[in-house]
Amino acid sequence: MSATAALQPTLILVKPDGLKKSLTGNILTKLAETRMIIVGAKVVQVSRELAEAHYTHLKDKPFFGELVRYIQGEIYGADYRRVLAMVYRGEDAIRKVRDISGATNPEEADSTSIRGSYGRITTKGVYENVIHASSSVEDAEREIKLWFKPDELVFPIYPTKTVIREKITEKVWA
Ligand code: IDP
Ligand code: MG
Repeated sequence: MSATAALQPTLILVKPDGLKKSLTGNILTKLAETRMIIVGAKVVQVSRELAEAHYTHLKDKPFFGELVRYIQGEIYGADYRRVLAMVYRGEDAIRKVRDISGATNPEEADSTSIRGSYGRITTKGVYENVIHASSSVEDAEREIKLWFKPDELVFPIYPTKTVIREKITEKVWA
């Protein structure tokens, strides 16, 4: 296997609580220390459809409704109804970012991890844990394809195809 084939992409989201608590710089610094390469980034106002698709594996959980409201930033006010979505790529990237993030439950997360340092459990019982990080190669592929179009990454990390679409309406600068 070539060295390039071992490079893993992973999706990272700074969740609305991370933005509200001004943790973006801190998170980017920790990511830079892992020597991974950023291949895409954007600020997203998360639709209900995107939130539900992202967390589809949890749709039967009692906290699903609150989780969807959380990732949409509904509980933080209009200025924080957004997330910072990023794709990083590097050797063993998925494990490295999960390690920096810490355990899902912020009360069980290592106290030096992002979730252990800055997360909390809301009064409605959702783990408000600052950051999302893909947890497997399969999840990373599904999530990156859900959040990013090929052209939004500096190079296509998965195979692409070209389609011709007609009658697409698109907003352009006036
Ligand atoms: P992960 O984010 O560590 O991969 P998942 O099981 O994929 O964990 O859950 C997605 C998100 O749903 C978590 O980050 C957390 O915000 C929330 N969550 C997961 N499990 C629970 C739970 O048992 N109670 C409350 N919130 C949870
Ligand atoms: Mg997960």
